[in-house]
Amino acid sequence: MNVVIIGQSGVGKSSLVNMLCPGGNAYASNDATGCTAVEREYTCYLGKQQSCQVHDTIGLEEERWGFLPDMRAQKRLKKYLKAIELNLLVYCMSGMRGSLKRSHGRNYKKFKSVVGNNVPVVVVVTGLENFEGPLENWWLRNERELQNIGIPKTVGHACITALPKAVLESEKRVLYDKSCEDVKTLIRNNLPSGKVQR
Ligand SMILES: Nc1nc2c(ncn2[C@@H]2O[C@H](COP(=O)(O)OP(=O)(O)OP(=O)(O)O)[C@@H](O)[C@H]2O)c(=O)[nH]1
Ligand SMILES: [Mg+2]
Repeated sequence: MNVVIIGQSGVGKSSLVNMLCPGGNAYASNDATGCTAVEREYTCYLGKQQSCQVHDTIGLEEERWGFLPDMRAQKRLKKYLKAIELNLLVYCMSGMRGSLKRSHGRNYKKFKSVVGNNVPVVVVVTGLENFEGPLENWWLRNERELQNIGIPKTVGHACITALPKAVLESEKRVLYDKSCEDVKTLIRNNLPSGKVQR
């Protein structure tokens, strides 16, 4: 089972991979130049002896900061998605204040059409460690904005923080385990049933 994480540079794709696949050590950093330079897959244990392969990819849509200019990053990603047997696409974006950009809707729609109707696409919203209240409320609160940028409110999603425990303030560390569990549930619920590896 192949799950590919895509999204703009710096939204937390590699951090998410590290949360799902401890020990994988995907390179996550705040470098201005964008940091994931090559796609890589890691094994994620979903519980109940189920596992899947989670693929980290190069950031999209960062003309100035990304590892690759956007057009090249998109082309490369399309090629990558065609080359593997893809079962689920995860569009990762930041939910921090001011980060709901139209480009998210564009990317979401573009890659939804790239993978076709047989592959589900879900959304993971990162950057919510300072959100007040349960993190899943972020979606409800931003439903209209999401619709405006072209992401239907009915899309499968998880609202999380992907910051490592060591970086989170101590009272927020519970958010890490909850975030990890929520994304795993999202993945489990959207992989074709019966095909999850045991
Ligand atoms: N506040 C906050 N920071 C985050 C979160 N997730 C990741 N970051 C930080 O954002 C920076 C970039 O994270 P990465 O995981 O490297 O982002 P990426 O999407 O893999 O970036 P590229 O590889 O350049 O495409 C790092 O400093 C992370 O610690 C989050 O949920 N909240
Ligand atoms: Mg990365």
